[in-house]
Amino acid sequence: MTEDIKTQETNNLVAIAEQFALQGKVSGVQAFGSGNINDTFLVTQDFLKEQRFILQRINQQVFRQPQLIMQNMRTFTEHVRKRLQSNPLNRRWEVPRVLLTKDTQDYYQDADGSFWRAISFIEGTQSFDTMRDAEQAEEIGYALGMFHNLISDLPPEKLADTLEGFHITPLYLQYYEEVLPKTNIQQSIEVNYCLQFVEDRKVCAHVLENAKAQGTVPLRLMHGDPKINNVMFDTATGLAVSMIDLDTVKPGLVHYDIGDCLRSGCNPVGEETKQWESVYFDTDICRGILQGYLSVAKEFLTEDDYTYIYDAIRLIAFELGLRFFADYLAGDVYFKVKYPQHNLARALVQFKLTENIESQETKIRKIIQEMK
Ligand code: GN1
Ligand code: MG
Repeated sequence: MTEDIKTQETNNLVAIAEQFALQGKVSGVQAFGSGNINDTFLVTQDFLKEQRFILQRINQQVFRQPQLIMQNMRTFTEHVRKRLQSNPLNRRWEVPRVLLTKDTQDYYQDADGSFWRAISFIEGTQSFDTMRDAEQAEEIGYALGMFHNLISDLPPEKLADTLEGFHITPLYLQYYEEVLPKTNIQQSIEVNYCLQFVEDRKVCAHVLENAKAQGTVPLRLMHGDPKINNVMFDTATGLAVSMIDLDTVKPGLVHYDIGDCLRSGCNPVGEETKQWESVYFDTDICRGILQGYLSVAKEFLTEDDYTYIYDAIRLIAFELGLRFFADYLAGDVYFKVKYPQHNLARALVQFKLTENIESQETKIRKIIQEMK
């Protein structure tokens, strides 16, 4: 990229950020975080107490109706605010706030049709890509439990479906089967491993959808993406204080969240490693996360909910591997990639994780059983 184009892009970003900077003047806009879908920036302002905020361009190839995300965020924030007002917690807990534009809109559409929105930055906090220790694991679990608890009395139909088919594993399988015959990807040891891996697990892809259809597990509201780096920690106390990334808060199963939180939190080498042979599922961290989660979620979980926790951990790891692999075969049309084999590498990590979860099934089921 030439210097001229870079300068122009920065100027454009500053101009967009200024739509949301009601009091301060924007002094900087920097790429922020490691999101795979939206483009995220940290905006700094030159004065005032709320110096920084998050600016995001919503990926409209993925989220076809971004207005629905903002509508859900309004409903969600309002509900949680009221809950916390009538039942204050005895520890710090924050909900990201949507910032309005100069025209009091909750988003800004630029000349190219890009959809921008701004969210408060939770000051004095940080996030992590991999788990530090068992104590942090409990905090991650607590954060997800608190998140579920605070919306457990908000009827699922109050929120719109911002991403149809999200976490419906059989639909990802269907997509995979559609792209497979059309792909021109070269066969390799890794590709063959993935092809075989999916083939061997097709039968178990329906486990949660079947339970949902039979009414064994109820439709509830979920976060949709409670991976480790979507939990913010207070830098001073080390305690979890917020769950961010609310784009996929929508009707679903809490099992998708439990599975997603555990598949990301219990993988000590992280989902972006290139050393996929070293990936494993850490059962001590699993115990920690579940302990923290159940300390808040016990109140609303049913006996049947517990039955499907193991299936959810295994399924969501497999599902994410399938999503990455299908995207690799389709030519990287969904997840952002940094190099040509990136989605293949990510798929291998999740498949290896799934394999390791399967090899520890008895142990994991025992941990869940002991915690009821
Ligand atoms: C995507 O963009 P990001 O990192 O927040 C994806 C999640 C995956 C995650 C894997 C809407 O989330 O489902 O678990 O990547 N989000 C969407 O890192 O597909
Ligand atoms: Mg996300």
